[in-house]
Amino acid sequence: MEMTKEEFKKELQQRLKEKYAMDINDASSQELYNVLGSVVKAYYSDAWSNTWKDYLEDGQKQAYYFSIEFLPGKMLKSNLLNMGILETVEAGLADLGVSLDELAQVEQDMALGNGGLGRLASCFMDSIASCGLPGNGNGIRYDYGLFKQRFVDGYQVELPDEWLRNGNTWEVRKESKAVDVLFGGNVYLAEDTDGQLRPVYEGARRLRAVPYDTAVLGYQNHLVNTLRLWSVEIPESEEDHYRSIEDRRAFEDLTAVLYPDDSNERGRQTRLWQEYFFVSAGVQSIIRYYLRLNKPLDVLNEYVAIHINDTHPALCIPEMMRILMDEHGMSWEKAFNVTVKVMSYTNHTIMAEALEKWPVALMKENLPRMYQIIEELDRRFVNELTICYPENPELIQRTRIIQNEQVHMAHLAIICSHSTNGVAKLHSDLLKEVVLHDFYQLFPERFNNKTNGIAQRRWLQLANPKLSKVLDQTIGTTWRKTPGDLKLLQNYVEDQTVLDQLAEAKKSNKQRLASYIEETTGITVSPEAIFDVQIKRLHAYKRQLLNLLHILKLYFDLKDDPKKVQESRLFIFGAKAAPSYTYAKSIIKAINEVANLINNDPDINGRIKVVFLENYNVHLAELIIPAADVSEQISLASKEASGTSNMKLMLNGAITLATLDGANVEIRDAVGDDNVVIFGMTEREVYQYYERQDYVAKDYYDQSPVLQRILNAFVDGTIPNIYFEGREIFDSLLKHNDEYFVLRDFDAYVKAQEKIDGLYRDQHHWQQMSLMNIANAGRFSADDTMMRYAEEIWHIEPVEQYSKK
Ligand code: 26V
Repeated sequence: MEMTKEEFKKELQQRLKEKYAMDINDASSQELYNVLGSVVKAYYSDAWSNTWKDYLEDGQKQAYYFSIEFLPGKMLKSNLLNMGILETVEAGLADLGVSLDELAQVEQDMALGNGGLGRLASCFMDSIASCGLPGNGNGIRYDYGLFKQRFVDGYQVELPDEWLRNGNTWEVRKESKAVDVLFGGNVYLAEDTDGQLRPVYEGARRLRAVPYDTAVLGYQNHLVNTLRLWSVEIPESEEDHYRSIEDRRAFEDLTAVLYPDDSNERGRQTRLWQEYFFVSAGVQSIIRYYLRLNKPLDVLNEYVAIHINDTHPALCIPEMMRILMDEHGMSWEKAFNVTVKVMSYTNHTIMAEALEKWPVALMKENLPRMYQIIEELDRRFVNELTICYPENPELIQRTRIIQNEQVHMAHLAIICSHSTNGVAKLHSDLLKEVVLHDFYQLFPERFNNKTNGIAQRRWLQLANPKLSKVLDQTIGTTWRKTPGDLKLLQNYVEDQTVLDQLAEAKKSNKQRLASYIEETTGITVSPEAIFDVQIKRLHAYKRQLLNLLHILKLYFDLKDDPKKVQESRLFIFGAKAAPSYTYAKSIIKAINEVANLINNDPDINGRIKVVFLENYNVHLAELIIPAADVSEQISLASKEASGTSNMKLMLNGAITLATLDGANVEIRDAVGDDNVVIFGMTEREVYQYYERQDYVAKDYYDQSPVLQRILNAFVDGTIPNIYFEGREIFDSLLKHNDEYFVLRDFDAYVKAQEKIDGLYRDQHHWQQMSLMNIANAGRFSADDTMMRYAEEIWHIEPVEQYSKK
């Protein structure tokens, strides 16, 4: 795709005339953004339709990534970068007196996800396309994305995210590809004219699923895949069938909002509808497309791979069975055989609360045909196990799909797919050894690990142009296509000039963030301070509280001894709490109150500052990560499946301060013990406590005057305005025995923080560590992760004409 600067300028001005009858100088940023979007879209439209045609003609196997969340963030610059015209457009706009960055600001973040799970899906989409792989996304087009977070008196307040208010430049509504999805009613099997048993539906609700397609551009390879998001509509013919306005509203609202809990939505009917809605629409449209290839359905698995991202899309399995049997007359055995070969599943958490289960009654009432099929899947599974393991009825009870009147979605996904993977080595091992051990014994060949990865295009090239430039000058530009080449930077670990340049880039990113902080919070921070960053959803297991306790320790130390030698620190938090998660919200309130206390204490005089940035999202991450010195990855070992911000922060030269959890273990292996600071219990020690049940949090409090002072501050008025929240937090640690071992790990954490302080004082050495982190971040490239999924799970190959090398 070629375009000169002059061609671009002409095109932009022409389109501005056509659309708004305006000159550049008269157009608003929004108008310019809209027109620029249409230039960009026109620019990739041929490649988009060519990619489709090539896939159809080649009849190559394609993967479909089903995810109830996608979190792409802003797309303008990413599309320009991948088309290879970012610099041309930036320069062209500058000629016309327009700043690309200002225009990019106009775009609303596409925030159709809660956190790690959705962002991973989007990094994967970028990498699938960039590796030249035939793969598409399938999800929901929520009218409202993840809520906007505001702080009022330090409390989190949620506001609706009206991301579609000014339209969405990137999507294309595909009315002609709409399909119908049925809900509710009664289903029974009756003999058809051909003597076959077919389901007869009575009183079912018919909804229309309309797809909105978004182009997913590969990195400078002319390939354009599709992210297909479904939106609900009520077909005209059905309008009379609603009992009341409320009844109708419930269906109309099916795709209205993203569920803001990243936890299990047990018993919430709309969530179940959402899951079935996008799954049914997606699978139907895949089969419809497949039939155009004129291939028999029993070799579907040679052309189609469906990936189930966490269990939310697990209904793909019974839905595929339904279509094959009910609509195409396939036998149960054949349909099951094909379905297993098509489906694969990723587990993203071991937190028991988050493992999805649906009440049988709810499933039966809302998705009667799905329930019939699941019941039969369960019955056959039990039968088979009874034959193979007659002496072990407990095993059957533990692994069957339907238990205690609940459908276990993870069991369904594992039993009816050919691959189950975890998202980091440690996590995958825990699945095999503990959480899914029974299944591992039954199907050892299905279990595998695929450590997560990140799209270094967004998280380095776009987010950190300063560092990118230093890299180009030092090691050449091949790292932009092959992140593994970042390794070359290791050759410069003794090169003072390079170290200085890296430090300079970091400083300038810190200044950029400092300005943002000043503008949005009014708090003045010094770019000289250590920027210590914890950015992730607020969850007890991620232990933002541990971070807070340490901040209080530093505060009291400085109050006691104002001359204490200590580097200046800026603690930065970014985190949303699920609206119903009161404990997490109390922690937000407590952090905000501590921030107020410390930031305004003249005794402290700015040596510690605490900033909790509102509305943490992809865009803010792009601003914070390049400016970070310290990456806080302090979850209780075994609880964080992988983490991905840990990878982004290391890629941008932050030093990881971490427990041995999730992918932190692999980060340590990549950089070596000298370039990371590890502390705290190991996952083994955690499990030992569980076995022996001998953790007594209060002992730690009783034995430590330091902890007493810190914890008492929550209930004795030292931290103001947290009468209820302070008590709740205090009790969670002492009365409820500190579920996530915050007190147990406190001392080790303090020591690790002291180590960070000492290391930072030696700036030369710190820069060397930072360099080693950048140099070794290539191994967490999502491109590599996707190639492994492609080879080992999906069995798809890069399309020749689009391969990157
Ligand atoms: C965790 C928890 C914890 C307790 C309360 C309920 C609850 C609910 C959900 C979750 C996590 C849900 C799935 C998820 O988002 N997992 C994240 O997936 C990322 C991508 O694989 C991974 O990097 C994160 O470690 C993992 O938490």
